[in-house]
Parts: sequence; structure tokens; C-alpha cells
Amino acid sequence: MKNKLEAIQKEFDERLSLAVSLDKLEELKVAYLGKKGELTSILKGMGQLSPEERPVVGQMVNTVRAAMEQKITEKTEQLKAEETAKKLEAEKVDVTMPGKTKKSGSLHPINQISDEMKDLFIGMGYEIADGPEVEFDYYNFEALNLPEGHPARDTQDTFYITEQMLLRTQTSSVQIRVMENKKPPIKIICPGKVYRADNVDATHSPIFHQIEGLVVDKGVTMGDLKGTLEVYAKHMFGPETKIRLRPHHFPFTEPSAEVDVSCWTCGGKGCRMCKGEGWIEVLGCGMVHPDVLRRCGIDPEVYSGFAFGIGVERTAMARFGVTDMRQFFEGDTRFLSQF
Ligand code: 2NM
Repeated sequence: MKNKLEAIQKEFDERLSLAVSLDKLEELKVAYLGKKGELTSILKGMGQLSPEERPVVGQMVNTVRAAMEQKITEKTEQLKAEETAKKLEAEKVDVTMPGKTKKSGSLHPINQISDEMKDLFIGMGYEIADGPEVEFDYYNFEALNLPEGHPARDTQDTFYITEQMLLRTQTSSVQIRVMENKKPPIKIICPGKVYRADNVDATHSPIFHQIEGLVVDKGVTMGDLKGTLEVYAKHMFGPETKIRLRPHHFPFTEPSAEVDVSCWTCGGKGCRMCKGEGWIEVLGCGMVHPDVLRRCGIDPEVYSGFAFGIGVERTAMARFGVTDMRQFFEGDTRFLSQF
């Protein structure tokens, strides 16, 4: 009996030394100390022993059991400690290492200027209107008094997609759509991308951004237009800014004007920024042509309206002192991070 117990213990020790996981330890525990385990079966077989032998063997089994339990407990602790050590090693962080810095982006200067303009006009009660960039010939030209054969419709200036479809050359097309669908009062701005088949240079790009404004109601006058543009100019170029309207021609407005603001660098005296003029051109405007209103189903005998068109790139160049428009489109962060 003693030999058998010693054999069991030896075997247990061997298997214990091979157990490398907590699961394996649990298996061992069940195999040797469980209800159907090796030691239990010896205790069950004690009936065959003589009364003198029984306490001796019982004592021996208990000693072996206690030893096994002790060893399993020790090994469990050891494995757990190893596991923790491994985990700590894997999760080790050197808090003295320099941190990883993430470069944060910023709003593109074109969007900064465009947002600023939108905020201003929203503050004056305008709503923002949106429309397609791929447009019918009708909305881009015909409705705006630009019939077939008009020089501005020349294929050199416009990206045509089919005979009747093109990339819009101004956002006025959106204003035509709004006038067709809504009765006055109308008070909207139309911001967005427009396209012209221009060669790229310091002041031209085939894609650029515009914000066009339109107000149609009873009794809207040129005075309303001028007052609105004054508010705009002072907001964008400083509170001392003056404006002047020079007569011009647009097919879709009558009368039409180009608008200059007093130079924000010299205050009107003449400098390099304004090329000695004291004035800088910033937008075009006019009273919406009666034919344009009529075509949209608005009676020009009852209603009148003003409209204006602002180039966002041009305005951003002026505000930020950028002399080459191409820089806005190149995506060079050395340039963009300055704004
Ligand atoms: C400009 C200049 C002058 C304009 C006209 C219209 C419409 F749809 F009402 F006829 N929208 N925008 C307009 C007038 C645009 O851009 C330089």
C-alpha cells in the first residue's frame, strides 16, 4: 500500500512539473484529489485492510493529500504570477517617452471667407439656396438673357457636357430655379462652385467659388442694394470702408454696376495693393432685368429685385494678401496652415 501511494505521488509530481496552465492544474486536481480521484479510490479500498493497518494507511493518504494540495496551490500561485508578469510586460508604457502629436487641420481659407459671408447675410435675414452644378443650358444662360450666340456662351468659356447640359458658370442658375418655384418676397444667397474653361494663372481657375445674392419684393430699389453692399463691405474690409458703384453691363441686370471698395491698405490714398487707385473692385451687381423676372413668372410691374455676385477666391486673396490664386487649390499645408 505504501509503495502504491509512493508511486501515485511520484506520478503526480511528474505530471505537476509538466502542467503549464491553470486548466492543466485543475485537471490534475480532479484526477488525484477529486471524488473519483486516485486517493479517494485508495480510501474506498480500505475496507480490505486489517484494523491495525487502517489508521496507518489513512494517515499516509492524508499526508499525501495535504502535500498534493499544497503543491497545487503553490503552482497555481506561480502560474498566476507568471501570467501577470507577462501581461505587465506586454502593457509596459514608458511614460518618459515623448508623446505622439497629431497635427490638427483647419478650415480652408476659401471656406473661412465663404462661411463669414454666409454668416453675415444670414444675419441680415437671407436664406441659403442650393442647386445643381451640372445645369441645363436654360437655367445657366437662356433664362438670364443670354440667348444662343451670345459671346459669354462661347464654348471657350463653358464646359459643355451635352448640347443642352453644362457645368454652371455662375450660381444665378439657382436663383432662376428659386424664382420659378417661390413667390416673392425672396431673399437668398447662393454659395457654391462654378466652372469656366479658363486657363490657370495667378488670377484664374477653371473651378472657383461664388456667392450670389438675390432680393425680390415690392418696392426694392437700387438704394436697398447700395445699403446692403455697404454693410457687406464694412464687414469684410473694415468699418472705415467706403464703396462706389461704376456703371457696367450685365445681360441679366438693368442697370448694372461694378462695385469698388476703398483700399483697406491705404484707406484710399493709393498704394501697391490698389495699384495707386485707392479703390479695389470686389463684386458685380444690378437690378434684376424685367425680362428675367417675367420669364420666372414674376410680374415686373409689381415686383422688383436686386442681385449681386461675389467671387470668393478674389475676396480671400484680398483679405489674406495672397497674390497667386493657385495656392488655394494646391493643398500645400505650408501655405494652408498660415490661415
Ligand atoms: C452678378 C452681377 C450682377 C445676378 C443676377 C441674378 C439673377 F438671377 F437674379 F438674375 N443672379 N445674380 C448677378 C447680377 C450676378 O455677378 C457678378
